[in-house]
Amino acid sequence: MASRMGLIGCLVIVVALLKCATAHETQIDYQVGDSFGWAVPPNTSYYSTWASTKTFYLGDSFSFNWTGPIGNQNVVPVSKPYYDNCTEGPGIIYALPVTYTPPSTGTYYFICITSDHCERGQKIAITILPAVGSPKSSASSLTVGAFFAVLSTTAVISFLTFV
Ligand SMILES: *[C@@H]1O[C@H](CO)[C@@H](O)[C@H](O)[C@H]1NC(C)=O
Ligand SMILES: *[C@@H]1O[C@H](CO)[C@@H](O)[C@H](O)[C@H]1NC(C)=O
Ligand SMILES: *[C@@H]1O[C@H](CO)[C@@H](O)[C@H](O)[C@H]1NC(C)=O
Ligand SMILES: [Cu+2]
Repeated sequence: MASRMGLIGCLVIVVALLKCATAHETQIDYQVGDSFGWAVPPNTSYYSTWASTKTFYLGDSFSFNWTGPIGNQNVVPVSKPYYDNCTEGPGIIYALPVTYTPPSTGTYYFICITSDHCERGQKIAITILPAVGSPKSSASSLTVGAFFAVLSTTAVISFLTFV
């Protein structure tokens, strides 16, 4: 009976570990600015506040959408100096709607280059962290593997005890 309880305990731990290992593997498509979307925001801290309330992982994507009446919204990926001074850098100007998937970790900067939109706060910095589960996955698998080994041993012992 005791080993049976042990077996159940082990199973619970293994299930918990598997859940842990897969926790952040879901890739999220964020609508930048939530329901407001991508346009001149109500204040200059709107998008930095939006980004600061979330943690972004590699594999997540960012949809810049705007369905409101004022057109001419665009998205330009820029480097930090251009983001800081709201100047169009060398690079692509994306028309909306567009979904951008950062190809690696680091901080990405986006601005809208229509008139004074960027100065009025239509700019965002997004920091991408490593996907939890990618660099750590081998360690997690090892841990899970070890638990399965313990589990099998326990199962064999329970079986032998039972017999
Ligand atoms: C900016 O606007 C948002 C949305 O209206 C509001 O929730 C937030 O409190 C405002 N922030 C500041 C600093 O005014
Ligand atoms: C903005 O920064 C970029 C990169 O440093 C620079 O080339 C450009 O001249 C700056 N523009 C203004 C208006 O300060
Ligand atoms: C935002 O744009 C993306 C990419 O075009 C689209 O898949 C998504 O449905 C849009 N979301 C909304 C709320 O319009
Ligand atoms: Cu704009």
